[in-house]
Amino acid sequence: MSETLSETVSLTVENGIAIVAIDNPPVNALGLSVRQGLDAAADRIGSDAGIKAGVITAKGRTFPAGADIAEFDIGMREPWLPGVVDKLEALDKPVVAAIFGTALGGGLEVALGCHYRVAAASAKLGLPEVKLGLLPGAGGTQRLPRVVGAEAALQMMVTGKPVKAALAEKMGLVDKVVADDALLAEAVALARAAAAEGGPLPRASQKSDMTAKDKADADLFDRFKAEHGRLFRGVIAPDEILDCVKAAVNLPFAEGMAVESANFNKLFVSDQSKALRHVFFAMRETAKVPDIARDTPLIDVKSVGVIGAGTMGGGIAMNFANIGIPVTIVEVKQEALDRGLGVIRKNYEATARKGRLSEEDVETRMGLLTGSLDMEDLADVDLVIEAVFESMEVKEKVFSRLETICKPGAILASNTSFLDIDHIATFTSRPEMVLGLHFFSPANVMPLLEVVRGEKSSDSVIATGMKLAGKIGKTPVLARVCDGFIANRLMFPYIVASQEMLLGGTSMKAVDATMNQYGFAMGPISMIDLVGLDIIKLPSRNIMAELVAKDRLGQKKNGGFYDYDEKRRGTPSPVAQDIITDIARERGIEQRELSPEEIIAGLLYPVVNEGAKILEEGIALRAGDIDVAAILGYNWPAYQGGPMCWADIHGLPKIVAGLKAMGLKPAALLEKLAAEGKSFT
Ligand code: 3H9
Repeated sequence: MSETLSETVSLTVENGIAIVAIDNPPVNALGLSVRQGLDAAADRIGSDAGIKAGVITAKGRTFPAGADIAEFDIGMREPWLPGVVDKLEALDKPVVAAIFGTALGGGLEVALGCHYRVAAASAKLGLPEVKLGLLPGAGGTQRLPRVVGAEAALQMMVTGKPVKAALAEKMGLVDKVVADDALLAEAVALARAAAAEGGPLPRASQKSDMTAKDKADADLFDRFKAEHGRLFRGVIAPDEILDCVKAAVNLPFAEGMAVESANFNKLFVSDQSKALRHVFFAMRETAKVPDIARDTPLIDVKSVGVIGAGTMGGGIAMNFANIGIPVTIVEVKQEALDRGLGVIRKNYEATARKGRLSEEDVETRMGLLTGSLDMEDLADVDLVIEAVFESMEVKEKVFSRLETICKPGAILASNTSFLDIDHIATFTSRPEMVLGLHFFSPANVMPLLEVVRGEKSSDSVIATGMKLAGKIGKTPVLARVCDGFIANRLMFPYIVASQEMLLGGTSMKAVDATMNQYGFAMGPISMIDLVGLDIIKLPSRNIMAELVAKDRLGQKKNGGFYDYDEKRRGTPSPVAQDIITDIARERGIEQRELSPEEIIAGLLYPVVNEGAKILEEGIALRAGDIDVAAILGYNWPAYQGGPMCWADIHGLPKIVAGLKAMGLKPAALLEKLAAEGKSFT
């Protein structure tokens, strides 16, 4: 008979073994009722003489995947997880964790509190708290190093990457790996055997062999940090984790727990953790379109046509070949087609050389790509994506041909990055089948896909686009039609502001270094050099146009703002500096080197303002979508939360005042939220 211990936890006693089952879909997160249930289970197992041992398991798809992150922002209540884990571990009857799915964060910490761990072969185990700007706060930083050693524990906690069951067994993290369908039976058998055997129970908190070894390794922590420097850059959680593991190695368990608790609390209230938690939910929310019913019929996409075999078209085609969907790539000239297919092959072969693809996979994927010089070959495909030259005349030619060629029901997509999808849709008699699928370059790598919803795009077409994004490993963000859609429109003011800043007397190096410090992999000036100066068009006389006139296109040709050596290290170019000085003199701009705070304000306030306009015009559904677009499309540092979340943390009134001081008009929405003390996110 099954007893209910809480809303989400039940207990069944079978021949003296208590099976504790957590049932809190979708991922069995350790919310209040689960903690209450586990706490009650520990009491029951401890006090009932008829129970000889316990097994902790879960219903549904996974062992708990962590604390309930949604609860973090609404306030947590007792019992706290660390106490529940301690209580389970302190029992003098064996408790076994039956692990399947993804045992993450608090879930793995519960398992570490159990005396034995049995894992299904397909299970993954990890402590990913660092990705939320946190550290394991239910004893994980203290128990894991005692079980697997400090270095392996740091590896898991600082990268946040889970390990597969087989590796977990090798590391000593689980006692036994079993076939998926035998998990519960094996866990019960182990519990029964351990109870029959009697004797002292293995408790992670009391283990000392690993810590003794680690204590003797004097430079373990410095070495780890030196080898993983990149993981510590800009973020605060990894150092706090290191501090906790040092405590695990050097201090008694209880004192180590006090360090863990203090460091967890510090991170919990940090801006970085707030930002990363926002990003966690925002990333999952973008796929939801409130006015499209969940059961909207999807269009089955079994074959794809791509028009244009350039860098964009080739990259787009790879996404579909990667998931086994055949693609017909159409070009105008044989030479261009051969070149395009050649580049794709080279890309796949480079991946194979890195060991991430087999030779056989390369051939399979190439085998799914068919080149053609005839658009008629697209007659039967389910989806066409056009990636040709960005001119309305060219798009008109393509779409009016597609109109006559494609079968009814085929989706007609444009990869345009700024042209009007509604206008493009008028070139066909089926505007409901037209949408934008805006990939970011390189299209086979960048994780963002803007799905552009035209005035007449049908719900099915949009729902299919959103779903398809997930299938090809991209995060979809829905955009309405406007110049630049979300990500490019958002970042245009950033480019403009960077140019004004140079003209105002701030050096290229200072601009780039400040944004690098903020968390971008490269600052705006280096980014322009990488993208190519000829790609970005600014109105009126400007530095970029003059560099282009001197055939300085950026990294791809003769350098741009910077000159580059053979290792691609840039030094500010005197040619660029002369142009800057000249334009500044002509416009009579007063010269002053800005401070890092002024650089950040000068570059980012206009971005926030544009984001507010994108939101108030209904181009983006939510502020979080804008953040995701910036993070995935422009490498905005996730720990800053994206522009809108950053603005909320930074303070909207300060931004409104700053924009006014710069002579810019704040968006109405921004002014309203600031005045009402509200936020974007
Ligand atoms: C922690 O444990 C702290 C402790 O050390 C200390 C405490 C004192 N909470 O990703 P999916 C939702 S910190 C709440 O689309 P998948 C998610 O929002 C935690 N909700 O599925 C989504 O909701 P919706 C450490 C959560 O199959 C739905 O579940 N743990 C949580 O692609 C499905 O998620 C982590 O950081 C949660 N913990 O991937 C693990 N997790 O359907 C975070 C998920 O309404 N989670 N949801 O949009 C993951 O990595 C993935 O969700 C997982 C499943 C791999 C589990």
